[in-house]
Amino acid sequence: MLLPALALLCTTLTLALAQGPPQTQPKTIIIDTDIYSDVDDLGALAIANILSNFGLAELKGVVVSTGSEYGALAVDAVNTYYGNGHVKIGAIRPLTQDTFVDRWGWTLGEYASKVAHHFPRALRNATETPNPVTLYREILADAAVNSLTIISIGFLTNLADLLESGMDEISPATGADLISYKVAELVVMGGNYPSGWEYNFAGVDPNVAHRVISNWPKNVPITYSGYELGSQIWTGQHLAQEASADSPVLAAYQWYGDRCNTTLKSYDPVTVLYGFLGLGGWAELGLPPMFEYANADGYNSVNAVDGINTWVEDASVRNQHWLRLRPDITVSDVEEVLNRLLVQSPHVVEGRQGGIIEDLLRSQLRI
Ligand SMILES: *[C@@H]1O[C@H](CO)[C@@H](O)[C@H](O)[C@H]1NC(C)=O
Ligand SMILES: *[C@@H]1O[C@H](CO)[C@@H](O)[C@H](O)[C@H]1NC(C)=O
Ligand SMILES: [Ca+2]
Repeated sequence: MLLPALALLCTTLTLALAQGPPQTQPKTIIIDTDIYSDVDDLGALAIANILSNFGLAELKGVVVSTGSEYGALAVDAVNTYYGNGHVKIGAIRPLTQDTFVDRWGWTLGEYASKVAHHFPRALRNATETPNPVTLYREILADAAVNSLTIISIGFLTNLADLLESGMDEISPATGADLISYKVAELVVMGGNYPSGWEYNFAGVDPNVAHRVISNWPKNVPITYSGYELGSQIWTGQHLAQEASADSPVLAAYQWYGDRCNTTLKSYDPVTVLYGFLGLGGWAELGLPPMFEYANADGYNSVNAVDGINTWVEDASVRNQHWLRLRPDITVSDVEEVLNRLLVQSPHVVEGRQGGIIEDLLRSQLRI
C-alpha cells in the first residue's frame, strides 16, 4: 500500500529535520546595534540571519540604540528578507525621523530610510516595538540558565539601561541578576587593544561604556572585538558581481558607499562572526577556527570622560579577553568567509532547519 510507505517517509523526514545540526545545541543570540550611519551594522545583521538559518545559533532579538525610526524598520526589512520577520526588535525612545548625513567626509550616503521604504517588512512602524530594556528583560527572563550570547555592535546605552534596571512585572530579578544567571557571554565591538580610542566607547557617550564595562557581573565572560581587528578586514567588494539583485545588503552598501564603492572595514561583521562561532569553527559548514584570545587575564578599564580604554594587568581577573586572529588564519581568509556570507542568497537556506544536506550548503558557500 502506498499510503503507509509515504507516511513512514514523512515521519523519517520530520525526525531528521527535528534533530537539527549534529553535535551542537544551538545557542541563542541578541544583537544590540547602532544601525543608522555605518552600513556595516546591516552587513553584520545579514550575516547573523544567514548563520541563524544554517542552524549555527538562533537569532532571538535585535535591539537598536539609535533614535531614528528607520533603524528598527531597516532591521526588520533585513530579517524579513532572510525569512526571519518573526525575530523581535526593540527600539530606544524617543523615536525620531532623522536620516544620516555624512558631516565628516561628505561622501557617504544614507541607507536606513531607503531600505525601510523599498524592501518588504513585517514591522509596520517603529512605534510598535518595545523599548530595548523591555525586550532584553523578556528574552532574558524566558531564557535557560547561561544560554544567551549578547553581541553588541554599537553604543552600550541599551546594555547600561538593562544592567541598571530593577525588578518589574516581567521579572522579580534585577537586570544585573538576569545577566548573571542567563547570559553566557557578552561580545563587544568596542575599544582598541590593548589600549586606545574607539568610537563605540568614546564617540558619543563614554560614561555609558564606562558603567557597563566596570559594573558587568564578574561571572559573565566579556569578549572584545577591537578597532585594530575590524579595521584591517575589508569586505563588500564583490556584492555587485555576486549578490542577488534583490538583496538589501547590496542596495544598502551601494546607497552608503562613496559613489557606489561597497568596500568597507568590517568591525561589526567580524564581531558577529565570532559571536556565532566562538573560538571553535563549524566543521559542517567548512568554517575553521579563526579567532583566539590575545590575553590570559586582566580587565578593560574605560575612562568615563574621554572613553579611552586601557587594559589593566590583573592575574585574578579571568572573565575578559580581546580577540585576534589565530596564527594560521590570515586577514584574507576572514575576508573570504565574510564575503561569501554577505552574498549568500536566502533562497539557498530557505526551509532548511535541520542538519541535512551539509555538502550542498558547503558548496553553496564555496568554503
Ligand atoms: C510611524 O508612526 C508615526 C506616528 O503615527 C508617524 O509619525 C510616522 O510617520 C510613521 N512612520 C512610518 C515610516 O510610517
Ligand atoms: C573603494 O574603497 C576602498 C577603500 O576605501 C579603496 O581602497 C578602493 O580603491 C575604492 N575603489 C574605487 C573604485 O574607488
Ligand atoms: Ca555599529
